[in-house]
Amino acid sequence: MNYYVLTLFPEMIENGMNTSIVGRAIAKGYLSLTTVNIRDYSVTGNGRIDDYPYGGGAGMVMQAEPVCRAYEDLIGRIGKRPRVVYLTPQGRVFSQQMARELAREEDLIFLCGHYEGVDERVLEEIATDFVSIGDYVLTGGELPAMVMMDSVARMVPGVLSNQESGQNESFQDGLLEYPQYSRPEEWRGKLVPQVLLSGHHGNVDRWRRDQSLLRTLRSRPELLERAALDKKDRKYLQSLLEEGQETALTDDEKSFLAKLLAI
Ligand code: 6GU
Repeated sequence: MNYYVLTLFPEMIENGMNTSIVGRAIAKGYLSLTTVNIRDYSVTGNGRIDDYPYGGGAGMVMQAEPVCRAYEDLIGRIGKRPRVVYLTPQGRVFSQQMARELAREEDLIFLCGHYEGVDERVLEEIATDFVSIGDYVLTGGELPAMVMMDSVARMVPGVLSNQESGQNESFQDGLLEYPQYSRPEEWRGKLVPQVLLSGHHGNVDRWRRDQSLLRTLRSRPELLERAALDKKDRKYLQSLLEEGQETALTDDEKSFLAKLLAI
């Protein structure tokens, strides 16, 4: 997977990406990263790439021409026209499914805006995908681009070791991940759940599945509506509605669950 990033802050992208698992994958050649500084394509001679918005209003707008020149120079060098992801809170919300889909591409270009955004005309010309990472506002597209590149990278063969490979992780089967424990067996008076020490793999798997169901119910109940629940899952969820449960549910959780199980 080859990543290309059009940005005013290439050092931010490089510092972030050349670290940890993604950094290792770049060093080993499973991923490549090329940044392009849009400021190098200023057309005014003084390095300016922004100007006032037509129609007035706060902030500045990144001009079409420097962005377009940065893009054209890049595609000239790589000799193809990959998808161009423009990071914007007005885009489709990023998801694991989008990450899986983008991981099938050989090359991806990310265009990071700043200030109040980028002149619409160049977006019409070059952007193929408009993506947001959630409903909050950030100062620029660099962090969202890095979020997307990190998540896509995990699905590129070779990037994760077998140990790190994400078979059992959150969202794989539409549920949140179960809790994890490591040594020591007792930490500040808190014990590791007994079942995990039992060596009984069937019981461990069932406990983990139940914990995933419970966590999903508590933090992201809407995910349960889409998850594939089997008979044992439903039986566990049903048991949560019974009296004297140690995992006492709130009234909201109970009524959500009752409705879910009635379907
Ligand atoms: Cl993609 N960009 C910016 N500036 N803010 C955001 C975002 C993107 N996604 C959520 N907030």
